[in-house]
Amino acid sequence: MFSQDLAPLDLNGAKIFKGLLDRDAQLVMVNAVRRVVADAPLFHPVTASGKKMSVRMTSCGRVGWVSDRRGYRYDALHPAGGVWPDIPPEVLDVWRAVSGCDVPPDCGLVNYYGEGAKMGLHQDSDEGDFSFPVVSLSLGDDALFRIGSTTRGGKTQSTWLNSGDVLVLGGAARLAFHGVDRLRFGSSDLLPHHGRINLTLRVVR
Ligand SMILES: O=C(O)CCC(=O)C(=O)O
Ligand SMILES: [Mn+2]
Repeated sequence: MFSQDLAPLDLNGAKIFKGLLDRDAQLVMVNAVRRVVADAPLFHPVTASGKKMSVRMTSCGRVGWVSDRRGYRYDALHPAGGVWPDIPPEVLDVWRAVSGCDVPPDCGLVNYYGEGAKMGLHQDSDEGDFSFPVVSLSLGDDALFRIGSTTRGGKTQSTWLNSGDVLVLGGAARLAFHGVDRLRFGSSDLLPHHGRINLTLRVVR
């Protein structure tokens, strides 16, 4: 399933497995995400202050990440009610290939970026144990990804994440600030209506 040997690039301590998923593997992942979305529809999260995030989201796994007027948190239920679907086994194969971790993720967060969507600099810090890495898959349009240090306002570096790239935030980079500044909308034909899917796997506990 994986198109090359596992030699990642380093970006501020994050590991980027460029092109790890070949076209067929990307299509397998898109189909897995479609099954998740069929069970747990994408929704538009709002922040506690009432601001709509530009990405649409859903999750698979034991818990999902949600944000609404009550704030953000992991929740066992979809905002519309009902438990989240399981993390698809083909997605767990990617985790096993790159995480270096025996413990499986218990949240797979799906972000869908349409035209103009972005994600501000943030830390992934709602989990109970930061010794577990975060693994993130990019599918569809190119995204300009920015990563800094573990303190806000520090120096950052940027790179384009392309469809099939897999990023790992672990070790000293586990709590690095990161975000997506913009997409090159329409740069990939993987998704029929373009845009980008990001699938982020985390051990929440
Ligand atoms: O879309 C990405 O590449 C990053 C997503 C992300 O950082 C998150 O969902 O926490
Ligand atoms: Mn994040």
